[in-house]
Amino acid sequence: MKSILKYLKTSEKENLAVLIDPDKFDLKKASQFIDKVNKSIATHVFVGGSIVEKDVTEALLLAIKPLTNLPIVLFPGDVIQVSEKADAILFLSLVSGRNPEYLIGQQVKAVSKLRNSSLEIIPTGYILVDGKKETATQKVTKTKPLNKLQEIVDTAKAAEFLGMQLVYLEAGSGAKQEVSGAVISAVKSEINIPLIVGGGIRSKFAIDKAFKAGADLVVIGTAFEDDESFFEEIRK
Ligand code: 1GP
Repeated sequence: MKSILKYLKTSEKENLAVLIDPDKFDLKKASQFIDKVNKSIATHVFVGGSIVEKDVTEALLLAIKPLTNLPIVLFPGDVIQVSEKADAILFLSLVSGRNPEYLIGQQVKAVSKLRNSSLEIIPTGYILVDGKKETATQKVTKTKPLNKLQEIVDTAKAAEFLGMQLVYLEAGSGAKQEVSGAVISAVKSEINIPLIVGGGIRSKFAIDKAFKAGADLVVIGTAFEDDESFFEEIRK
């Protein structure tokens, strides 16, 4: 498989990832769900959640891998979710927070699983932005989201200066308010690496707004969990 990072760096396309939380996904529905993903404009499948029990992620990956040609990217909430069965992993550091466990602790613990792995490892600055609701990420990581524009922009730039290859602006799963166009465009004009945006996006209108503001890839999870008919809005 082609490098996912290289693809995102050069892609002129509007990329959309469907996020599957292994904790909330009914494996019996895998084939029906992935069929809808395949018929949609989605370009990537992300897999991950805040709290997922051991082996659940791997079982999900094994079930969906044969069903799609889309790249499957791990978006793990913690080291338990690291698995060899995906194509790539967002190697996240929660740079908006000041909890060392999520800045570097979990990453060190993941090394024994990744050292000999064939996964594409993509260093990603993960920035939690205020989505007007306390989300699972906040609770689990015990960190606060950012809400000042300059602080968000400076955090994204610091991630780039540190050598990270992607920035992920996250309003949090199920956020009341998605990351605003103003925040997306301010960050986009500051950094020279691809920008992922997710959290609270529930309509084609919101997807288009994020792309227009400069997102290179938009991530949607809850909208599909709540109502699979949302796939109709994003059919190819
Ligand atoms: C969460 O960015 C993702 O980590 C997606 O959020 O579930 O609100 O779509 P939603």
